[in-house]
Amino acid sequence: MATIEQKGMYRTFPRSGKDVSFTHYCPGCGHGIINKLIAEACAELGLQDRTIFVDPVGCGVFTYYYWDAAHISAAHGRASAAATGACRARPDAVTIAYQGDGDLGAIGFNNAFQAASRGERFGCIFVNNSLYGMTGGQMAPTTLDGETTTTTPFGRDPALTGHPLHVCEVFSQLKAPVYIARVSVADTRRIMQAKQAIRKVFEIERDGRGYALLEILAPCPTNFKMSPDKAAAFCMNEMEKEFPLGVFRDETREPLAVRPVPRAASCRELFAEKDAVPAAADDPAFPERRFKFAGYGGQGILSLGLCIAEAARLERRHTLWFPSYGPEQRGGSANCSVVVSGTPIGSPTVEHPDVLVCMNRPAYERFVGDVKKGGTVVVDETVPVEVQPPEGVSLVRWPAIRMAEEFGVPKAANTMMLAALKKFKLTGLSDASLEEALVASFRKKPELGEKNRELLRRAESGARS
Ligand SMILES: Cc1ncc(C[n+]2csc(CCOP(=O)(O)OP(=O)(O)O)c2C)c(N)n1
Ligand code: SF4
Repeated sequence: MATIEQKGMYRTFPRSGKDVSFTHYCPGCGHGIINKLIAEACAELGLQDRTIFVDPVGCGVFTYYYWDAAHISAAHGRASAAATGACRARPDAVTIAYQGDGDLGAIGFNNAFQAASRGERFGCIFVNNSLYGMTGGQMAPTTLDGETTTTTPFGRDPALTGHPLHVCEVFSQLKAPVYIARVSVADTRRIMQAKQAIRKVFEIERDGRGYALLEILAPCPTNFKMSPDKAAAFCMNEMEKEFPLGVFRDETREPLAVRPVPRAASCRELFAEKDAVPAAADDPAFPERRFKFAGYGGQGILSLGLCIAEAARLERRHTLWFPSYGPEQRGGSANCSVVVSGTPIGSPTVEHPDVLVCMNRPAYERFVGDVKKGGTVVVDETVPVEVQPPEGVSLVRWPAIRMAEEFGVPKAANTMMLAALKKFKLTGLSDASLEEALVASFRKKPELGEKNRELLRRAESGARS
């Protein structure tokens, strides 16, 4: 690909500070051909403004430099998981995951397989060059029996490493996919067929029909240690013996009504339908606040975070709650991050909280150093404070556990902590929302909701600060 004039690709590729008009692929690499076909299909169908590409880690990693559309860069093996999120969040988009055979067939097999099984509405373009190209030519699940790679220098031995994985054939066992096919880019005729199949994947996603998998056999001259023509011949003669080309499933001729597109409920539908709270409203005057809640599992620390997120939702703030569990059900460490904002939130992770709430010593020692200047740490008074918070961070020692015990409800220590957040106005949310959220968290046991509201008020007025 020396000159890139056609639509679908950028005209030049500004990589590593240089504005070049050639890709990073080796001469004769299948990725280069496939990248061009994908760009052409996307542009010819007029889908550039609707397409979200999910890029892999592998030799296809830089497609965001080449294809002129929206991109998400996924971690190695996770393109199908990221594509699931993208197609659910943007049902109107054409979502295309691009994955290598190490990426999809090895580390990422399960998330790709499960996405196919669920019939997620994205197309997966799966480039099978029979080995790990980017990392130097190691064996992949698709390596042929007897094929030499850097990790099978004497040829793949099925007795040690099994036989090649046939991804199309395995995915064909699933009910949900609407299209599964294998093509090749080893010669001109095959390239033309591959182009048609790629167009088909775009059309399926354009029409919202469901999950499509297109495997493309591709030469990797560098790691095959062959000239481009010999690598193409290997792809045609050897790879096709193991991986026959063909269409394994094509349900695209069925009228759409026969196969309704499975539609995932959005978060808003899942959580907001019952009480019909409208979606978040933008309010740039409301500053973003980031919280971290940490303690042992079973101390109600995740519910406390959820309560703040729920209070924010009731006020139509943008909010995210992000739990992190230790391996144990009870007694292990648990923490959650909550972000509340007047504008849409970029990331749910909280590295530097404005407010840190700690119910035990390990949590305090782990997170206290991260609190932002001007922030506040609320820590249960039983926690020995040997490490001081950073300069400019306020410390509130609060008798949450003791009060809960004195009130005869030891499990309500998290409600006692909420009292501290409310009393010292640390959330930016109204008292009414915090109370309503607390009561709502006991929806299944309404008597406990009112009881906790009462405990909250007692703790707030009774505690020494
Ligand atoms: C989690 C993780 N594990 C391993 C790697 C190293 N790694 C990068 S690319 C790659 C394999 C690439 O092979 P493939 O997916 O077949 O794509 P190709 O380069 O052949 O197109 C591996 C193992 C990584 N980046 N991240
Ligand atoms: S190493 Fe192989 S897959 Fe990677 S760019 Fe070169 S030829 Fe293509």
